[in-house]
Amino acid sequence: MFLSFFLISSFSFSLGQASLPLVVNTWPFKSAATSAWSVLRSGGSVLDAVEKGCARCEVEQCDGSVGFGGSPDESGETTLDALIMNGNTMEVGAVADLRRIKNAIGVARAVMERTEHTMLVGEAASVFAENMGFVAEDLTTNKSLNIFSLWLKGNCQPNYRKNVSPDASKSCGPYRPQAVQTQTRGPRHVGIHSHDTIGMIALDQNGHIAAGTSTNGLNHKVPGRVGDSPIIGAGAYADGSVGAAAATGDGDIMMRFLPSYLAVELMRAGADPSAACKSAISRIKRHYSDFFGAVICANITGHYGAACNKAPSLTQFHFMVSNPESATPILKSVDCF
Ligand code: SD4
Repeated sequence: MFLSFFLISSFSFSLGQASLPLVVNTWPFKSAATSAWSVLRSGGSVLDAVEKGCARCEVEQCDGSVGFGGSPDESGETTLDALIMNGNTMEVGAVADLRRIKNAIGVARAVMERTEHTMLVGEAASVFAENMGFVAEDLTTNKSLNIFSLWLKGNCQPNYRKNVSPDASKSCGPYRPQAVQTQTRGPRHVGIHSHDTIGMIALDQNGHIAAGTSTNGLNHKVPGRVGDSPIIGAGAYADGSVGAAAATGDGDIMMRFLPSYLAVELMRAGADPSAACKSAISRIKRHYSDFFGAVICANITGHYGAACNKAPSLTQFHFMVSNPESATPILKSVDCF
């Protein structure tokens, strides 16, 4: 029964009757969906819906992969990446490597609405946020400290270093470049347990569309590392004449292919959302057959879809859909290919 529900829903979501407004978000983050949906249902804007939905995950530390207290970097610090895009004005606010501020999507929106810039990063982004009234606080928790100290005890394994000496597989550094490069591709340590970004698309009946993301990145990342989530066209993209897309997964790989931009462009060329998402995944798969990742897509008529790459840690991808067809957000799933 349970299985057939998912089979039916995964088959029908891009073919069924479209209805608006619509919110689609990555992973089974139900309270984020509920927050965004209640904004839209009460007549709020798509930007407010995306901001409130993603912020809910930041507060709830969805899967430990969004917000404070997750994914400590090599120095034990949690840093955040976020993006928000208005698909009608093409305005974007993004923040990367944000420190000490919990509400990354709020800071991204402040970048969009309180500056002429598009992205702020690192320490200066945190100072900007503090000046805009965001509270500065330690993002470390007992849980993130525990993840960090276990990692230290395990000789800092796994890590994202390659071609360094002493041998990165046996030590915590300090790392220096190796004279001879032996590896062209480092081993990837990302999977369903190391990251789950929230990516969200919101669309109303008046043709307004927005997309956004928020994440704390990857466990044990090299300090300063920025993932795909705050990168426009990688983490998310929206265009009021077409639709929007958002991505989740191994950002270091995925950002090389701008999957959200590609999916929107494919929808512009006539692809339905499921096919557009699938093609965006296929493009990456050609080079990295076992990468971990998924893309959600929606067009301005309210049709939506999703696709994921079949990997050892991901055979089916779950996402949330909120539209007038149901009183509450619905969990959908798609089989990875
Ligand atoms: C990143 N894409 O920083 C993010 C992490 C994540 O699902 O998605 N996860 O690489």
